[in-house]
Amino acid sequence: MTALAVSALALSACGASSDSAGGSEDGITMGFAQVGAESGWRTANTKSVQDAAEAAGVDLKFTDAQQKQENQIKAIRSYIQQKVDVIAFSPVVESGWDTVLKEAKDANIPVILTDRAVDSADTTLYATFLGSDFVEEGKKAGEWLVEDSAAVDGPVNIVELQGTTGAAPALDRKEGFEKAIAANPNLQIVQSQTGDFTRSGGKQVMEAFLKNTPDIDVVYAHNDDMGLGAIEAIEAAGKVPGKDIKIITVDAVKDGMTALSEGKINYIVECNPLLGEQLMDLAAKVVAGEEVPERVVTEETAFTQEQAKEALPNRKY
Ligand code: GZL
Repeated sequence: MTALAVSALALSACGASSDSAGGSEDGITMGFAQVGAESGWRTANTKSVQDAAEAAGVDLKFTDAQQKQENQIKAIRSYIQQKVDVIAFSPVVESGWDTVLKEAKDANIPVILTDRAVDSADTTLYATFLGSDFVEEGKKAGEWLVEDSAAVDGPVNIVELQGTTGAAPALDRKEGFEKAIAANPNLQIVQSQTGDFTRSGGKQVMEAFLKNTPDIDVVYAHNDDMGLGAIEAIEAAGKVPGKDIKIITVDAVKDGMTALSEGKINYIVECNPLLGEQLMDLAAKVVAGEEVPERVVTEETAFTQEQAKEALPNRKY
């Protein structure tokens, strides 16, 4: 199927449009259940949603679930009781959402997934999913390492700092990376453990890796924050990050891009947190009962150390 046909298909794909157009003359009310405040990416994502809601005149009810699924489920149930016009959330993990999403559907409140996906088989439980292609992000990271290691004879030992266990970005970034390096048997993931997308988690796990794993050549961290924690551990162990141990991360937040420009990180795959405007646009359409694509993929790129130096002055987050 040609790209044009695919995009046409995506645009015509039916999303669950609410039976009766909701909202009121003074704008719509959105209930937003955020994952938490675990990383620089999340902070930027929250600001984007809040700023876009204000600009769009959306009455935003916002909760921070502190990375706990039960808190997100409680928040969604409170939004249903408050009879908001639309619910949006970034599922902290992929599984365990069908019951509460069915409650929202029964209450005729449309749900928009933003940032992370759910693994529900019933795609009528949400109107659309707006977010990155995490498998592609992992693939980009792996492809860079394959190219960077092309002249290396012998083993390249990789340790992996995984994101939150069960989270779509953690599962998919792992999948994409592993597929990209699979044809190069000298590239081996010798240790892999979750750092829960936090800087402290990345530091603690990297300290353990450094103690129990000889000859680490590369760190693949599922986000900048864990990569920055790994840098602290590597430096404390008397090694030079970016040289003795190369580091590849995902996100491209300011602190990560700064470390990249300083040579402490070697490559960053961008994951765009600025989803607010697209979210408010989708919400307005969904509440008005208009068709929306089932899937909206965010545009993003990747950065080398040189590209980071050029891009840093203009970065928005
Ligand atoms: C990805 C997002 C991830 C970021 C992390 O879209 O869900 O969660 O990569 C964040 O920094 O904690």
